[in-house]
Amino acid sequence: MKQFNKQGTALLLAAGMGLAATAWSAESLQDVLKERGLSQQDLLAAAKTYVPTGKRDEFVTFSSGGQSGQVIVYGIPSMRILKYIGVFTPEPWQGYGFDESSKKVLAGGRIDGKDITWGDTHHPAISETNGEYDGQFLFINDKANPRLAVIDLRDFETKQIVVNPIFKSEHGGAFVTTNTEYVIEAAQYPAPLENKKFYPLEEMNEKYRGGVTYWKFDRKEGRILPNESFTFELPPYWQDLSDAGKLASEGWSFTNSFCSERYVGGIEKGRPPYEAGCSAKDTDYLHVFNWKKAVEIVKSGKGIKTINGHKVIPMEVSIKEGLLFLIPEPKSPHGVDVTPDGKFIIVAGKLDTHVSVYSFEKIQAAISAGKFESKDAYGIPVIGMKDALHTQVSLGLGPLHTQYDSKPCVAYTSLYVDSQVAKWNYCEGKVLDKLSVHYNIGHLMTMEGDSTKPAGKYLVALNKLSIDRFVPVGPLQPQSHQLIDISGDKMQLLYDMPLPLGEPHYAVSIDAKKLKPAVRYKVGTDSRTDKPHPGAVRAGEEKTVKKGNKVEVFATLIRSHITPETIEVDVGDEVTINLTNLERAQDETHGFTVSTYNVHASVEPGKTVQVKFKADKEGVYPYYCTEFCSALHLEMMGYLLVKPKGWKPTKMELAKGSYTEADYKATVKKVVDTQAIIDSVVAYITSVNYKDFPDVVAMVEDAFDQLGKTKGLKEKHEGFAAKKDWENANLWAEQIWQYQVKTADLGLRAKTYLEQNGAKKVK
Ligand code: CUK
Ligand code: CUA
Repeated sequence: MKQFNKQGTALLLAAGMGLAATAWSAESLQDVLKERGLSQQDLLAAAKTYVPTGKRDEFVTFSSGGQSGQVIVYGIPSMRILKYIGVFTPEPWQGYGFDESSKKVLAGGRIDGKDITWGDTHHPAISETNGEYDGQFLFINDKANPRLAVIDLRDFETKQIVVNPIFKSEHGGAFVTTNTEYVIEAAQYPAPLENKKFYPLEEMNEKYRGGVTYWKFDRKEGRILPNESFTFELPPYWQDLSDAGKLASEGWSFTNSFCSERYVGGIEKGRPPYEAGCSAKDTDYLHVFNWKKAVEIVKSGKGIKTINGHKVIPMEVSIKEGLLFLIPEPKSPHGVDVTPDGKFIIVAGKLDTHVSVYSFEKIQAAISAGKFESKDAYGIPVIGMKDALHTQVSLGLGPLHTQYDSKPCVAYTSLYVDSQVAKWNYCEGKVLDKLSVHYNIGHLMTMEGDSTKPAGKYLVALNKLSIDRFVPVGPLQPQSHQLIDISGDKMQLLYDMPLPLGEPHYAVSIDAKKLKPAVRYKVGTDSRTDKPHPGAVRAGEEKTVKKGNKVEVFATLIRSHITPETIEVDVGDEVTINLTNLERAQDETHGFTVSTYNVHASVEPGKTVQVKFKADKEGVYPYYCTEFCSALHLEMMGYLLVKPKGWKPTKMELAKGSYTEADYKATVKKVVDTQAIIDSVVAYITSVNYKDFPDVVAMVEDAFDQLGKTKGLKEKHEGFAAKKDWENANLWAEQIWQYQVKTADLGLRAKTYLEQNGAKKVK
């Protein structure tokens, strides 16, 4: 390496540090096992979950974040958390709820004109094509405030929140149809469908209603279309979870229910409570919907009602058109899960040890023969349980949810009371294996386990309680997800993962290869609308525009400066700042905040974000980049000057440095030496087959992008030098070096990558 000044060498060495191989100490595996008290079984589990540095997980899991209103993303088998996605709750890191575009997304979730800044996320669903996960979109519901969110998996950002126009609570969403034509969302607690309408509880049977909503999804736009969505009006049973039919049962869907007693509690008045009254009867109802036919009826408009501006199929229309049927289910059931081939529908007993396996073929036979055992109180035809059942299997106490294996006929059901997972065969109706989990499992989830092509391999038990599993952290304890190996005949527990963000009700896992998220946006993109941002500018176009008391700033961000570096406003001005990240380099996100004005933006490469506030107090407020983006990240700042009324500019000048000709010459030499290093790295990279490595090609592009920014600066510093303005000459030469350092940093990263990944000499 050529002679090089100390600071520069240190920086470049730091960038290349990944090269050094770590020497393993002499201790053996046996020593470690003994010292840490691990068994061979533990060792096996560790080997099955350990993902070494540089390697990646095989599956990606999207878990609901429960009361956090967010989504948690983690990898399998490592169980390492990759991201939290802000959905119903503001999330500062992503600027979600602190910049203007994301505020608009959250505003989509307003109810009755009010912000609701929390959510109870329950069931995530990945978009499907032909019943298989396609990795394009994720949907999740908010049980507390009946809402549904759309997350685009190209950037893992929430794009839309819709409010259910007629429900007052919901639980059975989100579940998608096989080509994501619709996202299903079922009500939970019956209530009047009209908004802000009061009826006494004595009118439960007449005025309170349940329902299931079918949200129309426009895949091309990536948005739900409320105007093309509709709801089945249902009796005031407590609709629970849903699942769409697939393959054999394509075009149909299923929603279980409980409290078909329509019981009204009132423990404070001496009435037996809901829990007693809602589980008194021996059976509840499985709702069976012909949603494809319903779509046609809705299109024809025949008998369709409009409630709160939303299309509703009244019960009498569903009955007349043959859209809706009921089948008894054993006492207070929970969960409904269609088998991968669509032939069976499995409902768990919750208060009954059995799971009931319904046959879609038998259900269809009963419907076409007009064979019904009765009608419910609202005239909906009821198919006899015996006429629809394939089999019932006793699995244990508190069966809740079922997921499927890649092996035919093999299912897994959670047993809440027993704290166990039961593996069983639904074709033959026999139990195959049981495994204890810790503790009180709710949902369970296998890889792509609710699609038409489950991937097998792993199962996650989503446990409601963790009790004694982790280091204590006070009375509020984390929930736990336990990873289980299901590749063999016997299930094997591999890993305990605490989830400290809320109750993660349900999760879905997808083959990581199916996800193709972007690393950068097209320059000037508003990520929440996927459209060009009107506030975007390119390098050199930055400006501040003042009209009356409105100040709008068009700013850019690039390592390591914000343009402009001073924003002057008058007290009382409304300030809008548009920020475009000009970076093309992967992972070069800049953040932005202004002291005490409660704004924050996360500006990933190419993105444009707008923050807005009223400069309602005079003073000096630093703004800065909040992501540690480069060695001179701390210098990436500026001042917002909020001037008092009537303030006049002074004639004072900014303090000067005292740079000499010698300083200037030293800086120029530093620039020449650094260029030599860059040239040597470039020589190495081009001497090997770097073009075979797309990651390296991208890094090389980014490197030259940085170097390109030095254009014209040489003439600039030489011009100042000619006028003996050593201050300006030195500082502009220094700026060239700043760009060179970023170039060298990327070049060295590329070189390391090539060396570690077996690049070959060319020619
Ligand atoms: S429900 Cu069944 S245990 Cu909300 Cu999915 Cu939680
Ligand atoms: Cu940009 Cu720190």
